[in-house]
Amino acid sequence: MKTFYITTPIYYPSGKFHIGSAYTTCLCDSLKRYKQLQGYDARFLTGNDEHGQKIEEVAKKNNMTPQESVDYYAQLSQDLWRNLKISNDDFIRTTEKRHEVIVEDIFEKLLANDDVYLGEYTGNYCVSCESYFTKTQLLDGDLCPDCGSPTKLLKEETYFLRLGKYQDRLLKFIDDNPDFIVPETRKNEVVQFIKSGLNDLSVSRTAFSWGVKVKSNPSHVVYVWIDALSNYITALGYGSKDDSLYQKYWVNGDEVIHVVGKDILRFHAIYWPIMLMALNVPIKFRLFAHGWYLMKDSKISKSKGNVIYPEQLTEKYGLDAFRYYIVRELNYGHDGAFTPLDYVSRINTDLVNDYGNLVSRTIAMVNKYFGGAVSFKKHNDEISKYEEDLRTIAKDVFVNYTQSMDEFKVAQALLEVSVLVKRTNKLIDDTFPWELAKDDSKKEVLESVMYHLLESIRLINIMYIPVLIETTAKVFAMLNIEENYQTFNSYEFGEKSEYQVVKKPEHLFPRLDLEVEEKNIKAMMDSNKVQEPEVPKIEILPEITIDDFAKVDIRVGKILEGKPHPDAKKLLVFTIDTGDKLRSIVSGIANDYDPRDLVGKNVLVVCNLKPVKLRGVLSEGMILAGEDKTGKLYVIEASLGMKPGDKIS
Ligand code: ME8
Repeated sequence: MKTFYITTPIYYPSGKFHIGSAYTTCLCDSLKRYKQLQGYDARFLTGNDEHGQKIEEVAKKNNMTPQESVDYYAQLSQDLWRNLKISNDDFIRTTEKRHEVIVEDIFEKLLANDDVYLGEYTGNYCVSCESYFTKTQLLDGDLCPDCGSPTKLLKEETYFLRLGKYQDRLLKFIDDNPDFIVPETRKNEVVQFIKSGLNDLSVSRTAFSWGVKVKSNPSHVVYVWIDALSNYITALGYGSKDDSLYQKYWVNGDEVIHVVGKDILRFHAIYWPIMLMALNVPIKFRLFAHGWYLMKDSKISKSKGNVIYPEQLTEKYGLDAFRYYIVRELNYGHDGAFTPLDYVSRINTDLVNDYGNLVSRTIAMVNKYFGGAVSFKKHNDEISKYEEDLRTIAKDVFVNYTQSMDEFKVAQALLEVSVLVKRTNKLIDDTFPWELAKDDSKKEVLESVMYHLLESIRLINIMYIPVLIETTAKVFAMLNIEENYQTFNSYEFGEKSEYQVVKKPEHLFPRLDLEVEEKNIKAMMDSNKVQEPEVPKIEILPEITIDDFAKVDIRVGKILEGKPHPDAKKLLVFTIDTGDKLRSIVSGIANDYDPRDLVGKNVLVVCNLKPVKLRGVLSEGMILAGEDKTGKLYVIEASLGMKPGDKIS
């Protein structure tokens, strides 16, 4: 039996998982189930990435020890995967002994082979990405180029992995294995990056302790990515007493797929194969880099109030609706946006109207016209051309479906299935079964139409098995389809020749009211909003001396008159007594003030500002005003008792 080993990235347990993490996991789950249908011995690994400074900081925030914090999230994530009926065969946690001891050995092996050496590193470090960046890579303000967080300048003794040594070998490997990284565009990015030159990589840290200690020098902790990437083989028992899974699924395995988000492709496409080359482990895997779920073009973020959790959607709309939407909506390798309206529309269109409706209509008709039992009937009625058409389409759809799934294009594969669903519904529209039922001589023709509908539903349902877990089981049960007719091998029109369906079909998907449900999902998202403290960004102007300041002559002025500027909406024109004379002063505060409300007030005026004409009106000074973060202006009033002409300093 051919083997298939598929992995998700291991997730950072730094918060509750949102739909982004669920996307990767559901995608892998569908692919694993698909491969099983194809007859593969398929194994599926997911898990959590529990070491590193970021995790240490999350624990601190949670008022927990790091171990308590990762234990808490490990439980949460495993509960989520169970609820989503994820069929993972193992769940690896990098704090487990089975993993840690092997990571220690891996590091020592790399040291012994001189692929890792001790040196010193100075650079700007991003805790969030657990990575160093050079000055030229940083964004303005020394912000991390990957996530935009502030970086810290650090200097530390560190071990380095010799990436440069393997650069050419890696390029050759990618060249020799054109499917190593898909989609192609992502591969090109990686190749470009490698060709620009690989610097040796810092692979240990001394600034924190939450990680796997370097065995021969415990003041160092193994870099979290070296630790994390190893999970794909430590979970198979690589380097341990019983490495049978490693031998079976990796060394002698047929297919190994790491599914990763586009943001972590570089780690998987460069560091991981180089680590394996250095360890003398065969590079058996291929990489599929997927896009991201965005929220109206911005990242999912709790503070923006655009987070939605899988549990919220499954509780309200059911498991299969979520599983379907999540893998159907993002196109191969591309980003896509989650919107409440799209969610409800997708379910209504594909699942309620098209598939759910087809199944319930068909079962109802088979009961009404044939007491629930039909079998294949040959006839020469002209209707046979519609049936012939359906059979041809069913064949073509399966070819396209398998091709898409083989290329990890799950959304495309589901689109193919929709073609058959629509075509099957069309058979009803084309043949008018209710008319055929009125004519006794058409009984066999009608039975044939019913048979074709049922057989088509069986084929559709087979293709939906990897995604619609509960629905497909229900449909097979309602149509009394035996297990041997639920397989890819039985995907052939006519394979099952007799049907006996249930009396009362179960409702598969309730219809959703677009407007009401859109509001409901928005309300869920609002309820997830977390007020994160806003970091004020105040930029102080360059230094001046007291002499510079003394040049500004600020006096108390009494507003005698105020009116709108004749020619500019934003401006007001005041007559102000500043002690020395009456001044005409133009001020841009019309959005925030009615000029009449300021008459009689003592305000602060810069008197020695060079007079200018603003839109034709003379301005002999400036009224001082403050501005808040929203841009609202506040005129500064003089303290009680001050008179026009009094000086401010
Ligand atoms: O990167 N849409 O963990 P992670 C789609 N621990 N995918 C998304 C997403 C979104 N909105 N947000 C995140 C790590 N992801 C490391 C991995 S593997 C040896 C170590 C995806 O929890 C993201 O692209 O930050 C990545 O593939 C995965 O979730 C884990 O991200």
